[in-house]
Amino acid sequence: MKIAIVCYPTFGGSGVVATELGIALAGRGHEIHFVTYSQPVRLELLSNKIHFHEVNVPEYPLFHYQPYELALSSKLVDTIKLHEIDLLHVHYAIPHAYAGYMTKKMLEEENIYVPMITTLHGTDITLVGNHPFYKPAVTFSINQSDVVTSVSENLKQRTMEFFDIQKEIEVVPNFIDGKKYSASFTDCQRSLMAEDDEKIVTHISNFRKVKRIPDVIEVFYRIQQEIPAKLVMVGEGPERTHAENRCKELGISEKVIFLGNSNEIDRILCFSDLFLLPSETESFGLAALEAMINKVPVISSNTGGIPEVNEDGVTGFLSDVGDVDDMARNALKILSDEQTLEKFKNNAMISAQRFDIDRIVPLYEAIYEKAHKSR
Ligand code: GMT
Repeated sequence: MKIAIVCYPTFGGSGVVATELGIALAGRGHEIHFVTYSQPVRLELLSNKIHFHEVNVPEYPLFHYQPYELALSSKLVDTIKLHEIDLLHVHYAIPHAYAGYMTKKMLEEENIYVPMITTLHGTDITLVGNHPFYKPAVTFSINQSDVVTSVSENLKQRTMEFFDIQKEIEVVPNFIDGKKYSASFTDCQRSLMAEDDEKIVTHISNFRKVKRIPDVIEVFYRIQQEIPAKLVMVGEGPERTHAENRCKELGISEKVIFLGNSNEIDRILCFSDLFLLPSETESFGLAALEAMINKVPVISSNTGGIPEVNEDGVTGFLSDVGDVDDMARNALKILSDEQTLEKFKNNAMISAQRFDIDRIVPLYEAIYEKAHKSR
C-alpha cells in the first residue's frame, strides 16, 4: 500500500513510534510518505520506499499563531493526489487528526476517498486534548477517524472516560525491533561513564513536568548513599536546569552526567544497569521498553500504561507516583546483588519481546487492509 504518515518529527515517543513503523512498513514492501514539518529524527535513510514531504508554514505578521493545520492539510491533499496514496495514518490527535479530517473532506470533493487511522499516544488525551479549549475539536476528530488505535489498554480506558467516543478503539501496543538490539554492541564502553565498581543508573525523557525529574534525582540520591553509582540523564526539556541545580544542592553533581538529546540511545542503554521512570503518567512508556530490550531493569511509577510494560517483581518494580523511598529501596534490591541484577536484566529482555516489531506491525497492516476495503 501507499501510506502517508503524519507525526511530530522531534524526540518524543509518538514521533519515534511513527518513524519506526514507517521504516518497518517500507521493509515489508509498502511505500511510505512522511508528511511533517521537518525530517523525523530517527529517519536516517531515505529510499525509494520512504519519502519525506516537508510542511512549510509561511510567516505572515497578521497571524499571531501561524496556521499549521492549514498548511498540513493542504500538503496532505497535494501529496495524496500526486502519489495516489491509499491511506492516511496520523500519530497524535492534536492537530493531526483534525487536519486529517479536513484533508479527507477536501479530497471527497474530487471523489477521492482515503481512510484515516488515528493513533492516540498519551498526552494528546491525558494532558492536552482534554483541556476545555481543545476538547470539542479533539472529540470530533477522533470520532471522524475511520479507525482509532491507542498504544495501551489504559489509554483506551482513559480516552473513553474523558471523551464522548462513538467509535471502537483498538489497542495496538508500541513495539521494538529486537533484532536491531541483539545485533548491537558487544563492547558497551562502560568506562566512558563510570568506574569499574560503580553501577550506572539512566533516565531518558523530554524533561517535562510529567516525567517528575526531581524524583529521578531523589531516587538516585538515595541509591548513591548506599552503593557506588553514576546517574546518566539523557534528553532536553524545561526541567533540566532545575535538575542540574538540585544535583548541585545535594552535592552529587560529580555523579550525575547530563548528556542532552542523543541519537545513540541503544549505546547508552548498553552500559546501563537500571532505568528510572517515575512519571506522573505515561500512556505506555516506550523509554522503559527500549531499556528492557537492552537488558536494563526498570524502576517506575505504577501509573497509566506502565504496568502493561514493566512487570512488577519481574522486569523491575512499580511504586506509587512520588514514593521515592520505595523506588530507591527497590532499586537497591536489584543493584546490590549481582545475581539478582543478572536475573532482572534477563527477565527485562525476555519480557520486552512481547512487543517485538514482527508481532505488532502486522496488527497495523490488518487494520489498514480492513480500512482500505471498507472505503
Ligand atoms: O512522553 C512524552 O511526553 C512524549 C509523548 C509523545 O507523544 O511523543 O509520549 C507519549 O507517547 C509515547 C509513544 O506512544 C508513549 O510511550 C508515552 O508513554 C506517552 N507519554 C505520556 O503519556 C506522558
